Amino acid sequence: MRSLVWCLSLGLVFGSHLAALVARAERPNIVLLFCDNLGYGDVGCFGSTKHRTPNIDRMAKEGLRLTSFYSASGVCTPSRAALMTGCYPRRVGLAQTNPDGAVLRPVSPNGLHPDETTIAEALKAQGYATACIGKWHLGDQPEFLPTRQGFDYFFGIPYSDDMTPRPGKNWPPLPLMQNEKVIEAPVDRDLLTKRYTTEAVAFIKANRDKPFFLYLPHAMPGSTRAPFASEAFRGKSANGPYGDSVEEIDWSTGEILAALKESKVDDNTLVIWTSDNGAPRRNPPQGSNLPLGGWGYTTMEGGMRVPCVVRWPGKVPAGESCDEVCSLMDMLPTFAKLAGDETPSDRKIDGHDIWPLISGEKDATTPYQAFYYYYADQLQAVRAGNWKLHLGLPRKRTNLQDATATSAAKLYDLDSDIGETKDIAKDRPDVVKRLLAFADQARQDLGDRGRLGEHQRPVGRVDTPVPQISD
Ligand SMILES: [Ca+2]
Repeated sequence: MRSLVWCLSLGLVFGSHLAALVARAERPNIVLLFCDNLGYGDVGCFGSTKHRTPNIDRMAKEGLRLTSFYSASGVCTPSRAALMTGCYPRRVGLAQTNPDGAVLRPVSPNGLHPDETTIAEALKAQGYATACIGKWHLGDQPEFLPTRQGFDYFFGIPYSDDMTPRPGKNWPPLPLMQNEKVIEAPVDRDLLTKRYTTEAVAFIKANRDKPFFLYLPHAMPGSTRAPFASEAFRGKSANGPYGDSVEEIDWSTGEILAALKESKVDDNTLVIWTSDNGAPRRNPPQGSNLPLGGWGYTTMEGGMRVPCVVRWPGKVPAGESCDEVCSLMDMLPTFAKLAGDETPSDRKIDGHDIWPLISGEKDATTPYQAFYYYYADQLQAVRAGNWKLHLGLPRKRTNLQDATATSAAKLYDLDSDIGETKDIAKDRPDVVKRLLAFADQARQDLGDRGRLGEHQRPVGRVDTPVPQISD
């Protein structure tokens, strides 16, 4: 009798082990390669003729291009807050902060609230090994570092690479951190892409036997006027330091894809390559958002629509593209689903599971009835279907060459006018009215400049921020 019970329980234990193993085998590794300020038209597979990006182009041939993929902001910190939480930046208190402004500055009292559930936390709860290798920019105080937001490992810089000391600002030298320690300051920015790549490849190799999540937010091309690249790439592109940094990112992408193959996890890894916002305006121009209109740091398409390539051999269609509206906010719900979890249900999340779109499900359509374009704390535009309405508002920040700088509402048909050049608000008052109603819903829910929304959550905050310096 005892042996029968023993056999039965052994069978149960073995059975559940087996089930766990099978479930684990089906769960993909997830690699998210995330550029900084790289424009829609900056890589070959999205139309660049200036930059040589054979690895990203090959990734597009083997995978899917998302051509209406949006950041939830035109600038770094809110964009990353949206990525990590699946929420519009205003929902999680990071659309604009005091005293920082549109992005977090060094030694800020603010950061992503510890109570928010990040992608890393959602995946870690499912047994994933997690690493953030690159630029964080969601708070530089210990309470806000990646290691406190679900990442087992952090190697990189806590905020933007352009925030080195400048007159009147007593900022510490840009620190390179490993977990919660500064290991170098100031960091050699020429070497960042190379060092991130080495770290990323090591992480993949060390974790090949578990499900893993690798988040690699590049520092490049970044926000300095002369982006950085290592010696092998410096002076080699046809587009100055900007092009050099893009071509080094392409090399890095190739190294990471090769590491997945060498580690024999290529077929079980979802890789997403994208950018946090469009290329900012420079004179002379550096990055390109073509054929979109406008520049980074704005709510024009060029500011918020970013190139995106998705690859998972056998699961994501090869050599195709999808023009349905989707966004960085969809990463959390989609990854959680793939890992066998649910999107957090105890709070409002704006993103959606877009697996039907990226797996090429027949007739899959955008989950967004309306998509909202905020600049910092201000709602500036709304998209529904092919229509985009720029709200007629006095704007805090305008892009001088944009058609949207004036205060009258303007309507564009993105299907026929992707560059937002021909205002047809007068011809379609019915559409204007419908999109204004969506804008009102957003204001009520998420708020607008000078108005709180009903469903906003607080930013994380410490009383006395301290600089991150070496011991
Ligand atoms: Ca950025």
